[in-house]
Amino acid sequence: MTSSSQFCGLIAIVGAPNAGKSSLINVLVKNKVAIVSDKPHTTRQAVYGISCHENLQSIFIDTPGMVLTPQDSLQTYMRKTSRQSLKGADISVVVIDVDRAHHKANRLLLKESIKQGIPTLVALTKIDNWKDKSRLLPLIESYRDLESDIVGFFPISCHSHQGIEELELTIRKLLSPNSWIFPPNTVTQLSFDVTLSEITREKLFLSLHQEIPYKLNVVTEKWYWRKNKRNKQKELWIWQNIVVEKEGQKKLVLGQDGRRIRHVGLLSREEIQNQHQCIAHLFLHVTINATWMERCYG
Ligand SMILES: Nc1nc2c(ncn2[C@@H]2O[C@H](COP(=O)(O)OP(=O)(O)OP(=O)(O)O)[C@@H](O)[C@H]2O)c(=O)[nH]1
Ligand SMILES: [Mg+2]
Repeated sequence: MTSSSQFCGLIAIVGAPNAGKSSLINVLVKNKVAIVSDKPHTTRQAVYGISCHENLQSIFIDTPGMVLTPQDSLQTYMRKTSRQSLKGADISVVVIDVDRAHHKANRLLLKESIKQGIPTLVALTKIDNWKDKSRLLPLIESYRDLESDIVGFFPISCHSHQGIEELELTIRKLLSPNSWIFPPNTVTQLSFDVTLSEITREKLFLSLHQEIPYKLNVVTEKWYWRKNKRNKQKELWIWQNIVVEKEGQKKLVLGQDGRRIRHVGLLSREEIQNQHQCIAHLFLHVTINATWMERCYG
């Protein structure tokens, strides 16, 4: 295929924390590239989800939820990342959770995107939570002052996949003639070790509460493939370090008699095995480093 017949674009997926951005990118690229949890601030960095269709390449950028008032260096980094992703994009999709349509971040992001002069779409997500769909009209009307600058409002659900195809088709029509940035079959820009760390971080987010998930980091220290001598199958061996700031946090991550970390390890290993269709061996350990956040994000 000649580069002149190719279409390509960067599509920033932005929105308030917990709006459903990562769920949307996973549905759009038909692959799990971004981790999802019921807690806000799950996504910490820009994650690309790449989808190729005929001569079109859509590069979706999952972004951290917009932090209005950052509380630490990680949140400051997250805020900067969402802003920069939007600035570098050709198209934006502002994801609005219909139950939190009046979150301040929604208008802020809509205005930033419009100011930039890029096609701006609104995905009104989690509509499966609303039995009475007539409630959508007043919600759309509440954005009437910005309506003329918005390509369209797309009621969607990432759980039932309602409205996804329409959103996808509209985005494809907005792509410009451009050479593809990534080779075909690339799904994300994240390195393999970061992808593995993210899976374990997701399981920690799902099983820990209050502030603990925000105070930890997961680092894949070492990984390799090794052939099993008996059955000749390749197996994946992984060592990960869960870094926390304090002794009390370490205790919570380990859980009583190490039960929590064993459970997290089991869930993470299961997902890695499913994703890579192989046997995986996962070794987790927890270390304390009071300044990891400053070192990584300061
Ligand atoms: N009912 C319903 N829940 C959804 C839908 N999409 C996402 N969720 C849920 O909303 C929660 C947050 O989803 P995420 O995709 O992690 O949201 P996010 O915007 O990426 O969140 P941050 O990265 O923390 O900013 C999870 O519990 C999802 O299962 C949807 O279409 N319907
Ligand atoms: Mg996310």
